Order: sequence, then C-alpha cells, then structure tokens
Amino acid sequence: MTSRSVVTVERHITDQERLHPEATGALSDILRHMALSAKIIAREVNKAGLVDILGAVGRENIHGEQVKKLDEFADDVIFAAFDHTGLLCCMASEESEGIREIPERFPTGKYALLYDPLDGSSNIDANVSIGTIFSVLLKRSDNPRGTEADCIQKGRDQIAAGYVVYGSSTMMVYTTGNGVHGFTLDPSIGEFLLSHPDIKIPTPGKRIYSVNEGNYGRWSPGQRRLVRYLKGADGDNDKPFSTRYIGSMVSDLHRTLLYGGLFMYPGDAKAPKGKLRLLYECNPMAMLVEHAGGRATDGKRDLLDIEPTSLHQLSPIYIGTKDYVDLAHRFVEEEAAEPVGA
Ligand code: P6P
Repeated sequence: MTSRSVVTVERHITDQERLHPEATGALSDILRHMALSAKIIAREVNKAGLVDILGAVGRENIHGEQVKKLDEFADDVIFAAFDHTGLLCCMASEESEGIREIPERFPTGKYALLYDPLDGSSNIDANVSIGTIFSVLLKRSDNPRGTEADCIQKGRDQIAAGYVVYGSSTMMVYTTGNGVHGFTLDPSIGEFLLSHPDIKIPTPGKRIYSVNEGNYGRWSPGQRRLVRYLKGADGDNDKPFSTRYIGSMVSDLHRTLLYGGLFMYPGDAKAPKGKLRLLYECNPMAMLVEHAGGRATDGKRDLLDIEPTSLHQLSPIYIGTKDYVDLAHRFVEEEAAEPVGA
C-alpha cells in the first residue's frame, strides 16, 4: 500500500467536509472524537479476556439488563470524549434513563449525540463481536444545554450515523448522507484506514435471513409464514435462504451491509415492539442501510419516518436488501397494523 493510497478516517472526514462549504467543522470533529473513542474501547475489548474487566459489576441498567464492566467503560469513554468539546448540547445513552447533560463548566454546541456504547454486550464473555452504534441530530430547542426533545427526532432528520464493530478487526462505518464508508483499524499505527469506500448493499445479495427463531412460538402467523417460506419449508420458494444469526446487532447488520440479506427483529406476543431501540439502534442502522441502497422498516413503514415519542422506545425492524424487505412485507405488513399475537 503506497502512502498515497492510505486514507485515514480523519482525512476522509476532512475531504467530506470540503463538499459542504457552509460546514463549520463541528460535525467533522464529532466523527473524529467518535473514532478516538472507538480506538480506546477497542483496546479494552480486545484484551477483555486478559484482565479482570469481565463479569458483571452487580448493577442493572434501566432495562433490567446486567451491566458488564465493558458496557460501563465504553459509556464513560464516549461521554468523556465529548463532554468538554463544546460540540454537543447533550447526549443520550442506552445506559442512562434520561439525557446526559454537558457539565456546567463546559461549553455546549448545536448537535445531540445518541449512542449504544456497547451493543451485544451479553456476548462479551464468549468473545463474539460486539459494537458501538451512534446517531447525530441537530438541536431543535432554544435551550443551549439541550432537552430530551432534541434527542427524540425521527430518523430521517439524522445528520450522521455510524457504528464500530469490534471483531476479528475493528471497523468504523459512518455516513453523513454522502455515501457509506468503512474504515479498518490498523493497530500498528493506531489509525482507521479507508478499506470499504462507498459501501453499497449487494443486489440481489446473498440469500441470508437473520432472526432469532427461538421466538417462533410467539410470532404472528404472518411472521411464521415468512420464515417458513424463506427456508423453503412452505410456499413456492425454490431457492431457500441460508440462516445466520450472531445475536449481536452490529455484527449481524455489518454482515448484511457487506453481503446482502435480511435482518429481522420482529414484534411478538410477549414484546409487541420487539427488543431493539429505535433512536440509537434501529435509526442509525436504517440511515446507513438506506444510503447503501437497502431498505429498513418496522414491517409496515420506513423506520426513518417513524415519529418517536420516547427516548428508549422499541421498534420491530426488517432491514437489508430492499427486495428481501419488500418480500417480508408481503407476509407481515397487513399484520403490523394489528396488535401482534392477535
Ligand atoms: P436476542 C444484544 O443483546 C441485542 O441487544 C442486539 O445486539 C441483538 O441483535 C439482540 O439483542 C439479540 O436479541 O433476543 O435474539 O438474544
């Protein structure tokens, strides 16, 4: 690789900023600080098995889930990377019930940052890939220190979105609405290098469906028919799909983005809105997949058009190759209007 072909994420962000003469550079700085956070988190994730950082801290988060030390560490790393920068009016994290305010001693800015600091954390002990997901919104309120309403905006209004996947290599993938770009961390120089420019989800893409079939007994009749059709057990599908399910959203979505396929977390009789959070899991992924040429819905309408009402609200999600999401709608759309399990 010649020095000319080495494009760091910092250089790429600067190049992207040049496309917007009106840009102040604040959004670029947000992406740079997220890249720094990712490097720090990656360092700890990659040695998690070597130091006593595993195991629960004996505390549950607001969703009643056991908080593992790495969750807490990642949450603190991101907050500390941004709280003093003057870039943000406030933050919202999966790990905190309300918004995370910028300390009074620091200046504030015009953006709100929402993030899931370490998604898939239940897989940490099994060394399965996990990830960070983030979403950037523009402050709407007059309050310089932000409000919860500044974080509760529909996905179509996101300014930027991205994720970091801590796997066999650490990758950062982001979009500001001008293509989806992937960077791989070169630990030898501590830089994210452009490895996947302008990602487009393959079409037709691999025939892969990704869903937790352990929930089959709670699914709606349409969801059951869909999965039976996909696997060739029902209906006229002469090209059955393969199934892949890691159980870590960032990993399942990263595969879907690069290979194509259909990822689903549907609602069911026990959890009518499914398990995944709209604002800082589904919406950023939906922005990325749409800008890569795919589709993302809740089984009835585009996720990015949903008007959210609360910070941690859940949403069913069907996301990936557009044709496969459209196919899913043929089975489940009419039911999305009805309470699941009816
Ligand atoms: P289930 C991980 O706990 C997570 O939040 C997502 O990363 C993942 O897609 C989902 O939950 C897996 O949930 O119910 O299939 O174990």
